[in-house]
Order: sequence, then structure tokens, then C-alpha cells
Amino acid sequence: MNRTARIMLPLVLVQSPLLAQDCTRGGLYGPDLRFTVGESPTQVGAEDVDLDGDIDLVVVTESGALSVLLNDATGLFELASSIGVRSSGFVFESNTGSGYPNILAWDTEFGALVTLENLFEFLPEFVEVSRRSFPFAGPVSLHRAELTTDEFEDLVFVVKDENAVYVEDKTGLYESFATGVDPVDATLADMDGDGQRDVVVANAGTSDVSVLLNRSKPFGVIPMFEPQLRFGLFGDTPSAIASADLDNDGDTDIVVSNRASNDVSVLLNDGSGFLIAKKRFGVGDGPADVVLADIDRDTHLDIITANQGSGDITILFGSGDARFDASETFNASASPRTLVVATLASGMGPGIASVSGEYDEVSVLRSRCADESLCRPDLNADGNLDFFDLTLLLQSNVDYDGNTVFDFFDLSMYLGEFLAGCP
Ligand SMILES: [Ca+2]
Ligand SMILES: [Ca+2]
Ligand SMILES: [Ca+2]
Ligand SMILES: [Ca+2]
Repeated sequence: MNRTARIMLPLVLVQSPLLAQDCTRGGLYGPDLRFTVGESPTQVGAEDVDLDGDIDLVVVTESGALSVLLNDATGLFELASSIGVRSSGFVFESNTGSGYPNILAWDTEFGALVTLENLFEFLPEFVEVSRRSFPFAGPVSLHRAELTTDEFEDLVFVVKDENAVYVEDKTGLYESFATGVDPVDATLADMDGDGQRDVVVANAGTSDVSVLLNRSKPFGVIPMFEPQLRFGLFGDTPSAIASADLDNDGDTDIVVSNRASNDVSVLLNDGSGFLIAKKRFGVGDGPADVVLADIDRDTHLDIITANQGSGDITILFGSGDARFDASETFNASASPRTLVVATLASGMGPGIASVSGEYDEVSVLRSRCADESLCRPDLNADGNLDFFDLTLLLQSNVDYDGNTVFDFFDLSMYLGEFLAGCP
């Protein structure tokens, strides 16, 4: 028996994978972790459903149950609740009386919108409290944001089979607005700078986007839109859409993932909602979803796609001028359909969760980089710089300067930052 090894093994080693490692591109993520969910997952969302300070995951599925997975704060998830709703899309309703976020899910079986109330204040469950019927079938993707100035978040249903979006207002009334052929996804953002969110839709059938400019009356409750403006993508068969200012000129630009041309289209806004410049950047095969987030924390937004064909995740790193020339690819479960970017391990940079179109699982990429906006020498992330952080450094041999060995220089660098204090 090797007694020395037994004695030397420090208990706190389990924490070391979460400490800062290689935070340059190339070292952002290790292999993905997989967690079981209901059958045929369609969408994953991230929210702190039990209000314990870490971000949890909710997955809706086509043929199984809606799955709620709770985070242990390090990015490891455990199934806490399953609800028998088959769904193609959902949104969180955060402004609830209790503060605990509810779920609004489109029930594909019965063509209804189901409100699932969050009971986590008392029990680890969601319970169905209402369902509303609509005159359309699906598939439907669901979005939620305030479109009028009544401080009520309106619902937008993208209804592929009707070539339309339906917008529901505070009073429960809804109206449809025409899009291109086979709309698949929408983003709600102010495109013409008038302070009201507009609706921008990706159309798979016509390979273009529809911009519906919001012309709701001041202080009105009924969302009203101008007829759509259409802009071609040159990419083929859009699957998803996202929006943000990508060239730092103050207006909202658009990115669309193109399933058949294996790329993303970047469309730049002229400030009035007209999308004038178009660039395309290659990603993996069959991108099915796209998200914008600053993954490497260089202050420039990056493009992240879930590639259903090649079974991986592409990150296109932005340079702040609408160019995305550098890229990296990371593993995911087979045929990822949708993804979400969020802080999945406390104190660390953004993580990526995606759901498989082939297996009943969610794949999680945990960031290996400490979030630089947080206090780095606070190793146990308890908000204090104290003896316990120093103990953790010594016991777990933290490679603080990132040169792969633990030595005097790590200690010296750590003490320097420790004594300088945290903001
Ligand atoms: Ca939580
Ligand atoms: Ca607007
Ligand atoms: Ca812009
Ligand atoms: Ca970035």
C-alpha cells in the first residue's frame, strides 16, 4: 500500500478544476458533461428557478416530459422535476409575485399555451395553473418582451405553418402579422431607434428575414406593426436568429444561422431598421441555433452556434467591427438543436448548454476561466479575502500564474494580488 499517496491527497482537490486555468482561446472549455432529460429535447433555457444564486436549466421535449435540472453551483446538474407537457418552445415569466420564475410553454399535443407556476419556494416542482387555446397549430417558437409601454411583457408566437407571427397583448387579444415562408425564429429588439422593440423573424423557406417595425401608440396596450420589410441573407435555409450591436455604431444588428449553407449571415443596420451590409462566416454542419455572448471576455460579442449536422458547437470570436474571423469548435452531444449561454459554474466565465436531437440529454460546457469581473484571489468565492483562501491555494496547489506548475512564483503572484485587495 502506498501510504504516502494516501496521506498527501488533499481533500480540496475536488475544487481545483474550477479554479482559473488556461483562459486564453483554446483553453476555454474542456470536454462536455452530459445530463439525462426527457425524450427528444427541443429547447433548453437557463434561469435560477429555485433562487439559490446559481443558474439552473429547463429543457422542453417533443415526446417526453419537461425537465427541470438544478445546479449545484459548480455546473453539475440534477433532475429535480418532470412535468408531462410536450413542447416545441417555452419562455420564462420572471416578474411573478413570488419572485420565482414561472414557465410558459407551447403544448404541441393540444395546441395551447400552458402556464406552469413555480412552487420552489415550498416544493421542488412546477404545477400547471392555466392553459389557453389559440387558433393555430405549430410548430411554434415562443418569445416574450415588452412591445408597448404598458409595463407588460407581450408574447410573440412564430407560427411556421401560417407564415406569420401572432402577438398577444395584456388583454389576452392577439393579432397576426405576415412574414416570409416558413418562419422559424424571432428576436425582439429596437431596430429603428425609436425606443420600441421591433420583431425580426428568420424565414427558412424564403431564406430571408422579415423586419416588423413597431408602431404601437404611446401608452397603448395593443402592439401594432408596419407591414414587413424583407432582407435576403444569401445564406441558405435559416434556422435561428439573434440581435445585438455588432459593429459598435449604436444600432442593433442581426445574425442568422443558415442550416443548409453551414454558415451564419451578419446583417448590419443602417439605423432605421434597413439591413444593408451582409457578411457570412462558416460554422459547423447544419447550424440549428445561434446565440450572441462575449465568451472570451474581451468585451466583443462572439457568435455561438449549435451544429446539428456535425454534432458540435462553434464559437466565432468577434473583433467589435462585425468581423468574426477566428473560430473554435467544441464537443456537444449528437445533433445539438438549441443552446443557451449562461454562468453555469459560480465565479467562472460563461458556460454553454445544448440539447441533443438524437439522445435524451443536455450537454454542458463549463468555463475553465475565472470571471475576471470577480475578485480572482477570492479562491473560495465567499466574498472575503482571508486565511481560508490562502489555505485553499496551498492545499490544492493552484497554478495561479498558469504556467502548469505550482511553485514559489504562484505563491508570490497570489500574495501580491491578495495584499492589493479586491475592488
Ligand atoms: Ca439555482
Ligand atoms: Ca423600434
Ligand atoms: Ca450596429
Ligand atoms: Ca469576445
